[in-house]
Amino acid sequence: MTAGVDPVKLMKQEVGKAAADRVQSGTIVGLGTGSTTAYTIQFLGDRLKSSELKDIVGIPTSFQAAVLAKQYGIPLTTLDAVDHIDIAIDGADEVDPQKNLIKGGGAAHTREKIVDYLADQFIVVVDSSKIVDRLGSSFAVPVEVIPMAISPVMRAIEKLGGKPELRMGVKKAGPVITDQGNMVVDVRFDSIDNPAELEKTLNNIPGVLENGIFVGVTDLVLIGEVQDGKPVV
Ligand code: ABF
Repeated sequence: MTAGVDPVKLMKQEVGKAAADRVQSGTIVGLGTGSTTAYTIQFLGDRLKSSELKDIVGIPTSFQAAVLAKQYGIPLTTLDAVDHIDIAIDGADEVDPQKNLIKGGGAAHTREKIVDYLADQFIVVVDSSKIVDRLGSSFAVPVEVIPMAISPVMRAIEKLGGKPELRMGVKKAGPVITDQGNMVVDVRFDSIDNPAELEKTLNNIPGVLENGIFVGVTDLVLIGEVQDGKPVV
């Protein structure tokens, strides 16, 4: 590996490209959010520019994904204009052995869940640091909450045994605001024994819009690793 080049960045590039190479011409592509999927979007743009790939349209999962897609020349559409998504490619914060995910580190999990669940094929792109034995080991569960309900939702989460923390922006200037105009509460649990159950329970709390637990929806996980100093997938 080239000395001085960040191995995590190389892993993200490698796995982002590997996912982009799986996209076929004439398809509708769910475009994920985060730094790994940013490479997928970039490499899709490169493939379009070289005409190796033709006639794809993207459905962005965030303003960030939409801006990147425009920057790299990927035409965008909306869920009102299509009746399916052929493939969605997205990042994750944690992946367990059953391919369940925690997502939402980028506060985009609500739109991500809509797009990723609709896709005929959902591919997750991660660097090896995201692989865990059990969800919640290293990453809190992001929960998008309607601002007026923040206090009762946090109390309800505490009753569930969670430790909720309002996500603050850069320099703690104020709470992070999602693309929907809501806030995010990050919840630590001692252990998440049943992710499917917890996903439903959290979403049943009045005032919760969506949480970042994704269960039973991932078709393929592409993992970037470094072997003998080289990034591999
Ligand atoms: C997004 O990708 C989020 O759901 C998740 O938090 C993030 C992972 O970010 P990165 O690829 O930058 O590690 O989909």
